[in-house]
Amino acid sequence: MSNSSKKMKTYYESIIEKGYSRRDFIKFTTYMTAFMGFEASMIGQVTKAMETKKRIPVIWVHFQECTGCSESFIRSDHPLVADLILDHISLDYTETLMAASGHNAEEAKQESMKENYGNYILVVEGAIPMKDDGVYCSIGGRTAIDILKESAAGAAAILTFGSCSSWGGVQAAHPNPTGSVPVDAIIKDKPIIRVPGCPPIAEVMTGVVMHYATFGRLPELDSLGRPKQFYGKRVHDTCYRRPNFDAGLYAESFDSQEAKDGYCLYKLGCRGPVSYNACGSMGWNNGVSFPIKSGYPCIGCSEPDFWDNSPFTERLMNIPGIGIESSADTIGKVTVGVAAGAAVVHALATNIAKKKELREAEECGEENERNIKA
Ligand code: FSX
Ligand code: SF4
Ligand code: F3S
Repeated sequence: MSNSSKKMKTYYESIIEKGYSRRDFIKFTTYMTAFMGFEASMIGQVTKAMETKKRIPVIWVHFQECTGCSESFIRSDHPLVADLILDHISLDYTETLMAASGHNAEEAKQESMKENYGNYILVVEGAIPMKDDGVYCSIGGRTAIDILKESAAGAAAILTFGSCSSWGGVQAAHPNPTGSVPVDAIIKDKPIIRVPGCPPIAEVMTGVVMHYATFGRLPELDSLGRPKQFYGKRVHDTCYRRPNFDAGLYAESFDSQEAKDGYCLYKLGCRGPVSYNACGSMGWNNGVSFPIKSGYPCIGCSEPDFWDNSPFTERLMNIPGIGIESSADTIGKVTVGVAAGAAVVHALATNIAKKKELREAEECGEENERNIKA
């Protein structure tokens, strides 16, 4: 997959070459502008950028993970998301999706990294095991630690796709037998954007790449390093079951008619009130569904340490109810004042936020129930 012949093309040229019409292109930029959270007035700017800017090469590496992030990515309902990114925009190297394998694949990667040194985006999927010198994840005889360091050296920025590379993921679950860590535990000198979720939403992944391509800079991040436009709200804030939560209508069991009828899943363990993600507003398969809509409570898969937060089907609080004002950012600011610069800030922020929200939940929930009984 040498990119030397492709690298000078603009996004638009690549799309047209693929056989899409200009109308398809405009539809795509309109769609992505909305997904990126911009006003309709920004469509022109995004379209122009896609027409005129050279594609940004992306190197996508895989470590300890289940490949669900790639699965989610290629299943975007919009044809151009997959086509554009996979075939034409930028995926110069991705072990899972590229046609080449073995030495050919490695050569393609080395070539792309050399030609685009300092300019490519590195996407990392999966955590990195540190224990026993990293032997628990090796590719072609090299450890994930080595490969990550080499790939990161020439990257303009790193996107950590999925909760594994963002937070450590399921393999970091207690007692974390292989010593799995997220990317920012190893790479300290590059901008890192977290795109968590297990897996993340396809259009969120594409949207982050497109934001960078369009504006030449990283999107605004929250205090945990996630793009605000996609992680600025809790699942609870955009959940279609929210009116039932507010009305105090909760499903008591999975097989109940109430659960089918859209009653709130809070009592069945839903972590939506403490999870920041765009599932409720974007969803998968062109917004057709997301876990809660499919009948299962949110397990907080976009949050740090969610994997140790089980049992998932038991509610964490006595009574549900959450104010909708706080954001991950305001929570982060409070904590940063206490322990600025420490890696532990992220975990603390989440825990403090959760505790605060739990208290609010109890108060608000009690009021809910009182109102209902009155
Ligand atoms: Fe992790 Fe991605 Fe979860 Fe899986 O690879 S975020 S285990 S969906 O796929 O990294
Ligand atoms: Fe939706 Fe869960 Fe909030 Fe209920 S608690 S409204 S199911 S996010
Ligand atoms: Fe994950 Fe919860 Fe969304 S489990 S996919 S953050 S609904």
